[in-house]
Amino acid sequence: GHLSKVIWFTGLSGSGKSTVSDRVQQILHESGVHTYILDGDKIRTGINKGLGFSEADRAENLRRVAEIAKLMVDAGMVVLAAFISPMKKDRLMIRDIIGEEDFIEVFVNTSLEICEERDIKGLYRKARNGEISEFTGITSPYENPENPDVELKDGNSIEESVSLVVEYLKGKI
Ligand code: GGZ
Repeated sequence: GHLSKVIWFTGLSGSGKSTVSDRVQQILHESGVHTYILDGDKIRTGINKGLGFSEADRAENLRRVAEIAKLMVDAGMVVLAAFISPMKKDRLMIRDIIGEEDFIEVFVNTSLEICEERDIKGLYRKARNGEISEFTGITSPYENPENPDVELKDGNSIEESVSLVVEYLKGKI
C-alpha cells in the first residue's frame, strides 16, 4: 500500500501545471500508486459549472475541489490537483480542509512573461484586448507562495520538473 496525499499544483495559466501533473501521474501509476487528477477542465465544466473567475467564485471553486480531494484521500488515493489557486488565503483554506499532513504544495513558478509568450490557448492576448476580464496575471492578482514544498522554475525542462516532484515524493507516498 501507499500513503494518501494531495499534491496541489499552483501557478499561472500556461505555467505547465497540467503537463507536469500528467507526467507525474504516469510515473506514479507505473509504480502502482493509485492516483487521480483534478483540474480546471474537468471540474469547471462539471461539478463547478456556473462558477466564474471573480474572487468569490475562485474561492468557491477551490473550496469544493479541496473537499472532493479530501474525500479521495479518505478513499486511499493520491490526488494531483492543478488549479491556478492565486490567493494566499484560498491556499490556506485548502490546506485547512485537506489537513497539513496530507497536503503537498508545488509552485509552478513560470514567469508571466514566459506564460504570455507561449499563450497556448490565446487567452493572454484576449485578456490584453479586454475580451476576457479578471484574467490572472493581467487583470487579476497571483500571490506567490512563500513556502512551497517544491518550486519549479523557468529554467527547468519538463523532465527536470517532473523529477523534482517525484524525488520529493519518495518516502512520503
Ligand atoms: C484565469 C482563466 C480565466 C481567467 C478562463 N483567469 O490555461 P487554462 O485556461 O486551461 O487554465 C485556466 C483555467 C483556470 O481555472 P482554475 O480553476 O485553475 O482557476 S482558479 O484556481 O483561479 O479558480 C484558463 C481558464 O481557466 N480561464 N478565464 N479570467 N484563467
